[in-house]
Amino acid sequence: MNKNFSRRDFLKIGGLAAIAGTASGTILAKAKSPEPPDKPFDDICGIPPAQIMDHGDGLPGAGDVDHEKNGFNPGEILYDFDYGKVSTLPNGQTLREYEIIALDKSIEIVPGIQFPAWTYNGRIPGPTLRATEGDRVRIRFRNGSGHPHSMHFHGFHPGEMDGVPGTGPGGMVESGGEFVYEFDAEPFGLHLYHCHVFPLARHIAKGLYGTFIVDPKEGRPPVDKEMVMVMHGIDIDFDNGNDFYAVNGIPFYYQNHPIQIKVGEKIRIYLVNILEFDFVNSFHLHANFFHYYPTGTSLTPSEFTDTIIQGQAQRGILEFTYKYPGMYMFHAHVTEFAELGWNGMFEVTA
Ligand SMILES: [Cu+2]
Repeated sequence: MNKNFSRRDFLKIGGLAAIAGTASGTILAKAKSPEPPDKPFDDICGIPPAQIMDHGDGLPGAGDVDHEKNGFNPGEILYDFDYGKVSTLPNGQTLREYEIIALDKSIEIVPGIQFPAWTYNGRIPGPTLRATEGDRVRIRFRNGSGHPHSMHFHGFHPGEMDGVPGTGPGGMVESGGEFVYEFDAEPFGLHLYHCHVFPLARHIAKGLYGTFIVDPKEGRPPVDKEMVMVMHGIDIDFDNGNDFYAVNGIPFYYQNHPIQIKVGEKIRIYLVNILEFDFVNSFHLHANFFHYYPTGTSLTPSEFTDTIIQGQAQRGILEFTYKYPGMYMFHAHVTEFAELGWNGMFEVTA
């Protein structure tokens, strides 16, 4: 949370939006729509900006960014699992090969506001890499960014594959360089990867992170739909405080595009928190409870609840089914995060 987020910052964001150009600051336009407020923002004391934006169209953050120009869409990232190029090694082990490139890229995060991101494969979050316990994974990482980067995986691997400066050539890959990270996928569970070049907070906050799923050898029980959700923040003015919060890259996306599920469908969500600058994030599901598997390292859930808290790099698997049709919110149960973008809907139909 940016502790100083205030009307001043709202105006600053407005300023950035204006700089970003276009019919811009759709946010500002939004704030004024359908009728201009009868007072300038400076006179609306004590009301958080998101609530000011709320006036007029019921929900904050309405309006879409240009997903085509961004080159990715959170609606697709939700279901996009990269199993790699699969082959068999002479010893019989399954080999999965992945291609990752770091790219500097401008991303429209809310209408009219561009964020100069650092990305894996041009998207935030990076690809969801998926393997089975015991597979060999080989990740060819190329650095097409103007800055040095790395890939640091959570899980078991030799030190020189850890992607941390000082551990060998994979610790910091210079602009234009490349490195192949290779190790066995273990332990089974829900993991993540991120750049580990310093200053670390900046390299993460700029967008260099993704999910790494290691399925147990025997698999998990079948479900009807699996989704991946990466919770993160966006610090658009680089003051080490988040200005927006999101799941899978774009604030408010699943509020504007409710996730479609059916009554009785078994849903499994791979939930990862990589939020920088704030100590905790959370996930709350409305009108329902979920079974929770912290880090996904056990097949027995530890909790049956409707709200969980995750610190940075904590993650867990959620499983649930809706009994009744309807529209159901899911969001950070930190109200400020929800109002600044970490807010979505499930649309459950019969
Ligand atoms: Cu980096």
